[in-house]
Amino acid sequence: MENEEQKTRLRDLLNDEETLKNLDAFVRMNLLYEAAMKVMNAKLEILQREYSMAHGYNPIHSVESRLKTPKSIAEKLWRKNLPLSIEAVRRNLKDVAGMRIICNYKNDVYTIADVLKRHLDLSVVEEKDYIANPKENGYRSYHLVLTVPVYFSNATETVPIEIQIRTIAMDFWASLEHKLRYKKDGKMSYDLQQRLKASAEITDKLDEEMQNINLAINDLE
Ligand code: 0O2
Repeated sequence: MENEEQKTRLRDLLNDEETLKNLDAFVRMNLLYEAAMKVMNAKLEILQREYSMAHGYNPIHSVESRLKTPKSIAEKLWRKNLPLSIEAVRRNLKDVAGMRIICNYKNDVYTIADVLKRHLDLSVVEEKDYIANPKENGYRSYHLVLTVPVYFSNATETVPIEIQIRTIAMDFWASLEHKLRYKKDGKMSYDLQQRLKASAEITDKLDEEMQNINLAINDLE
């Protein structure tokens, strides 16, 4: 019986013009962000190949990318008191497409940020240096929101991507902190907060020392 009801509701939905229009718009929006990430991935691949050839060294350890889930988009719109619409997403959310560039050393983070900022077809919309100015909890990372041009058959769209650039050590720390924050629904004990903050300082010292050792090794060659 329940199945029959569900089937009828689905049939009604699929016959509803408004629902179909919204679904179509959502799929188109996803295509836009996916295309922008492909463009950016291609740029990063070229950069890595070129760096390896020219310097015998690749400053990028790895690249991750993700498209925000519909649930997470809806939650963010709700948090910001915005309507649940494609227009509100396009106008207000800059992190629907997100990429994370993991580097070996801190100076690589700045090298990559500078190189991307020099690409003439990219525009910087937002820039936050949480490495020079860590968050109160110890979070470190370099954030850029860049717009990427995506060429379609009859139009060019400018699409924002949030790019987080950080070292392996910063990424290790952020993953653990993120896991804990979500597990406890944002409520973290004071003890764990303090331990994480202390770990962030240790991580930063490790980053500094590894970079110095690497520079010293390079000087030997
Ligand atoms: P998720 O689940 O990783 O996507 P915004 O909320 O983006 O409009 P905000 O908060 O000023 O504005 O942006 P910010 O500070 O640039 O942070 C954006 C993203 O950076 C977050 O996305 C996280 O991925 C990461 N981030 C920022 N602060 C922290 C932190 O203290 N710890 C960890 N682990 N990650 C952080 P989301 O959407 O909040 O989360």
